[in-house]
Amino acid sequence: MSQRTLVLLKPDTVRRGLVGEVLGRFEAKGLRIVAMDLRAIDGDLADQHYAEHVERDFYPPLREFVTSGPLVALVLEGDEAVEVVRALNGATDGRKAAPGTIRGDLSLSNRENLVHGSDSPESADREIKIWFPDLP
Ligand code: RTP
Ligand code: MG
Repeated sequence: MSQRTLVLLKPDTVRRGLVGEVLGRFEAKGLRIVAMDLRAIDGDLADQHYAEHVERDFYPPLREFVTSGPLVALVLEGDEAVEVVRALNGATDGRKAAPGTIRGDLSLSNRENLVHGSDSPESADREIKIWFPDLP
């Protein structure tokens, strides 16, 4: 079933010049870009996006990281897009993520792990409204 999912190419992806590499993997898989924006975000947007994590110990440095420079927000669409993107991203910790995944190939960090992908269709709906409120 065709789905939409919210993807972030986090500030480390932009800083390291890996936007083309990472975006290319999603495109090569067959996912379609339906919205895309390079932007710097403030702490309020970070708090909204990571609402489920704001009380966690790891959140303050995560908030610092995602607001540390521009990131690319995008909406991808395709069959089972939520699960497909999560599989392409790999496990959260780049040191443990399987080779072949974006994090497994390109990240050595549990925080600076290059990408975000919505974890369910319900999260995708919520996150797409936060990042792209005008998207039809
Ligand atoms: P994401 O939301 O970014 O797609 O990553 P995820 O689902 O794989 O991981 P999640 O549990 O939602 O965590 C969100 C982001 O928080 C940072 N994190 N740090 N223990 C830690 O230091 C820790 N745990 C998570 C990561 O940047 C993770 O992507
Ligand atoms: Mg998550």
